Amino acid sequence: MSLTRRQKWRIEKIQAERIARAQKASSNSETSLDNAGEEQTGLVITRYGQRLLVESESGDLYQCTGRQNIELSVAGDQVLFQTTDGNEGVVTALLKRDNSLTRSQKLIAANIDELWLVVAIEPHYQFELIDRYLVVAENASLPINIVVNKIELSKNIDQVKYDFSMYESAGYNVSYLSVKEQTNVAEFKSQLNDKTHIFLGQSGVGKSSLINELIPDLNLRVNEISTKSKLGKHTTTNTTLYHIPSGGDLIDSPGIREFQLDDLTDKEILSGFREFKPFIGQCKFRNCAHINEPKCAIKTAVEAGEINPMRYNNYLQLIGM
Ligand SMILES: Nc1nc2c(ncn2[C@@H]2O[C@H](COP(=O)(O)OP(=O)(O)OP(=O)(O)O)[C@@H](O)[C@H]2O)c(=O)[nH]1
Ligand SMILES: [Mg+2]
Ligand SMILES: [Zn+2]
Repeated sequence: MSLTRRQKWRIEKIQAERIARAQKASSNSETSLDNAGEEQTGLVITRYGQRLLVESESGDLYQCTGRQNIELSVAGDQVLFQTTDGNEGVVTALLKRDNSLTRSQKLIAANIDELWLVVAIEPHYQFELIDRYLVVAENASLPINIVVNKIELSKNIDQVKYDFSMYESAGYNVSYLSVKEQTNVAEFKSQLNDKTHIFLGQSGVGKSSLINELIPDLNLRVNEISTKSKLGKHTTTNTTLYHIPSGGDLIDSPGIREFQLDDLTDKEILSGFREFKPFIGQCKFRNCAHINEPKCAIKTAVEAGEINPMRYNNYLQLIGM
């Protein structure tokens, strides 16, 4: 559903009024002991269809519906809500987001500090899929890291490290883990404090297994990958936020088998290749598509070894060349 500008403006105005009212109410709340039912801020933990699980500032969970006319909220969103009955409530406004992650025009999560793209030895990583995920993440302007899981299944770890050196030279930090054998998991965990992290990646790579390892007693459902197709079985169904007891949050998201980026423009694909950035705008032709135009700064950088030729080929593949 797309809103007209006027509808959008109205929704924003109504929300701004609600937010102002709630702020006023909370500054008065010291005088009123019984503030049940008043608007309060909450954190969206997950959404199931039209229902939201919202956590209050004191850590209680409420099953909420959204009031009509407010934008859809997702895991990581800050909202205003009112309790109605027991553990139920109504979300009345969506607070301003710092950022959000969208795929195929669907909002996945909001207010993320770092994104971890999880890949694995099985299902075996594919560069095209990795680059598709990276394009989505780069377009959300989020810090991105890569995790290669199940390294104990690799018969040639040097080849794996060589494969990912092209992402390291593009500026991505790459961690090599085995959740099964606990390899490098403790070091990995030490990087996660006090921020909101999202785990993204194909089904079956071990996102939920890793989160289970990082948050003891969580017991998220994980599933065997199909022995026949070697693909994941789509175990996680809802994008959900979990608190790390020592600080910070982890957002688990469902993997998808085919990661379609058909709604991305060539321009978005180009800006998804972060190491191309210094050269964009330096080509002879302003509308250079960096394919076979003369005096193309990107191609010159590839020839000079400043851009990895494999990454450049991946770019050509994604724009359909
Ligand atoms: N061999 C091996 N298997 C692992 C490792 N980490 C996770 N697995 C297994 O991989 C399978 C899939 O793990 P999940 O955590 O469900 O994968 P997911 O990425 O959450 O998948 P979706 O929820 O479908 O997106 C499970 O059988 C895990 O036990 C590892 O380091 N090595
Ligand atoms: Mg999962
Ligand atoms: Zn060019």
